[in-house]
Amino acid sequence: MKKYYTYTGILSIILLILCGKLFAESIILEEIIVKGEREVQQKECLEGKEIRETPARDVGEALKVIEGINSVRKGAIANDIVLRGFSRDNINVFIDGMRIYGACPNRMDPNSFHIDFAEIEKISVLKGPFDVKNPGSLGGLVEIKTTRPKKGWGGSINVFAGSYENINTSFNSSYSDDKVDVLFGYAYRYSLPYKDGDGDRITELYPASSPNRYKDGEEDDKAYSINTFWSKFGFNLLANHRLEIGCARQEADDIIYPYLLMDAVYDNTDRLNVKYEIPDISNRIKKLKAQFYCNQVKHDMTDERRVSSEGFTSGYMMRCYAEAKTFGGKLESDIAVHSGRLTVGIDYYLRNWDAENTSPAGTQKMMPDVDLNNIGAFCEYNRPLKKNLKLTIGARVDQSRSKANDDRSDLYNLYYGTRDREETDSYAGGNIQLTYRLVKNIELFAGLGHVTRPPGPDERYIAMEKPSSSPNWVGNPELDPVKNREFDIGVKYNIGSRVYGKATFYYSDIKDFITVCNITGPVKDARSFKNVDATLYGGEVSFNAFLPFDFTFESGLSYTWGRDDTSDKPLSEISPLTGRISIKYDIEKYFIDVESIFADDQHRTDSDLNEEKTSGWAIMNFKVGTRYNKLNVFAGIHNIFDKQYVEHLSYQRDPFRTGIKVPEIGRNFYMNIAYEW
Ligand SMILES: [Cu+2]
Repeated sequence: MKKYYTYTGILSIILLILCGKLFAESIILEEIIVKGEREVQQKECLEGKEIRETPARDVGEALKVIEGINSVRKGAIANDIVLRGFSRDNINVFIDGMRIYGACPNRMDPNSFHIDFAEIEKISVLKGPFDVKNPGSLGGLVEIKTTRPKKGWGGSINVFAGSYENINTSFNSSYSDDKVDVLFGYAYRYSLPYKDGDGDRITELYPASSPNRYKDGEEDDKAYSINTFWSKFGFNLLANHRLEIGCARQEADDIIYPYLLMDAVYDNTDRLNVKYEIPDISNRIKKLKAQFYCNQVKHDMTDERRVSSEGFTSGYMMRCYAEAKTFGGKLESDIAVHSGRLTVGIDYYLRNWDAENTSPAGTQKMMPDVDLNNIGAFCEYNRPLKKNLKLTIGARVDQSRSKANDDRSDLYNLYYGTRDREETDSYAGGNIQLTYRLVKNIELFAGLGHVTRPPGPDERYIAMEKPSSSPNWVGNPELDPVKNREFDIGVKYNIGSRVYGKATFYYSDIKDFITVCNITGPVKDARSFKNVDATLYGGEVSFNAFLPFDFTFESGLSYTWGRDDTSDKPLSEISPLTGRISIKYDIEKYFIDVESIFADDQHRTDSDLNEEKTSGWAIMNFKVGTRYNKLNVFAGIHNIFDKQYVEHLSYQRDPFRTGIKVPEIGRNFYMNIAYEW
């Protein structure tokens, strides 16, 4: 304990000396004002710089500063995004408009895992079913935008070091002129397993008798090691055409997932994204955009780091090798119509998912090479109705076809009496949104949206015969697409340029929501998926103020309530009331930020799935930083009081979950130095 206080003291002294010596410019104050103005516009945006200034290890964790976003933890990294109770395929997560899916049937590698922080310029979050430009944004859309080269030569270098040998270094270099631009980047991340508030490593959570515990020597071996390389090429052709080609490769190795029965041996991703854009073709046609992308993820996981693998000549008792490929394109045009803008477009994607599982019982295709094809068309019209009133209406139609190429229909037949391996769904949706500026600094908005998404390859076709008495996992080929009809209202305010914030509320009526369920079979029971009707409602409130003496106060609260109406019980995996308060002292030379994050207990659980209640918690974080010209240094202590806590989202659906919840990190220290040129 004493050691930590000594560290803290030394750290603060070093930083204060640095601050005193280095600074002259009042950049930080300006930044706050700009940030304040921007947040009034749209709180649901996170700049790359803000992300890199947190000790978060991935996008899922970093996005939690946005009200309404929570994440699912299964290990030290690769947290999965949950938006207002919508998770997995219920939300879209795109990288530069590119759809990407993880390969692991356990979601070890959620879509947001396949990009490094250092690639990111901005993340924007659209809450609710208000995106018609892409299929399936049922609960919302998370758009990750990557950086583009600045004019001339440029670059940056970033070095982050924290407790448990948590290292994150990145480097990028770019050049840009009127004709061409090019960017190269590289990032490396590494960490040992962290300790929770009780001082236990996350590899030491299992009882000594559990075969799922880590082998001797493995508890303190690496928690992950990730190399990411990326590049972007831009060509400004003809008069004002632009061709942009982005590619990236991520090699993630030895990633532990104490929550599950296995760990990832490797997870390799390749991404290619090509865009062609022509602005101002005529007075009427304002923009024409074409996009093509493809990506693939290869994922290998085994139990070789666990005791369960002992005695097997192969080195493992169980293994799962999985591949996900996504390929797609889009054509989109902006057209001036009356005083507004009409956007029309068509899009297509093919998602393929294949996974093979090996256990002492044999080898089986647990994801039977499933293709999901989707083709759709959309239009959105945006125009001011009056000086203070803006209208947006949108609509889209889709047809999607899913097909399991490998035959596991015996299993479907056993539980559902069907051998169907192919399904076609057609659907339509749309929205209407109004924004009204009441007075200069108060803006009201209201929206009504309807979005449908097809059942995922796993939800329809997963096929996993489990040994002994463990229930099988079987997809439900008869599932219907999920439909979300949602109403949102909100207010944004900015009073006297000193107080600003936002309040949003939503009510979501979901038809055929897909939930996990237990079903009985002739030989043994299984876990599967079923359609239920569900209701979700809740909201987010934020209140921020510039206080005297260069202090800034920020706060936010979010809440979601969910019910399975068909069975009249709480929906599983819903976060409790969550909030954040921070006070920042900011002068031209440095900033100090003290923050508290807290969550209420969650007692609304689905006992049929053995979902457990979670206690409330609160933690405190401290950060201090400084900036001199292009050098940016910050350091902090996360979870100062070493609080032991787990977040509620426990991911009930895994075929390979062990029942252990992974606690959040205990007290930890970090420091980051970034230099830009
Ligand atoms: Cu996996």
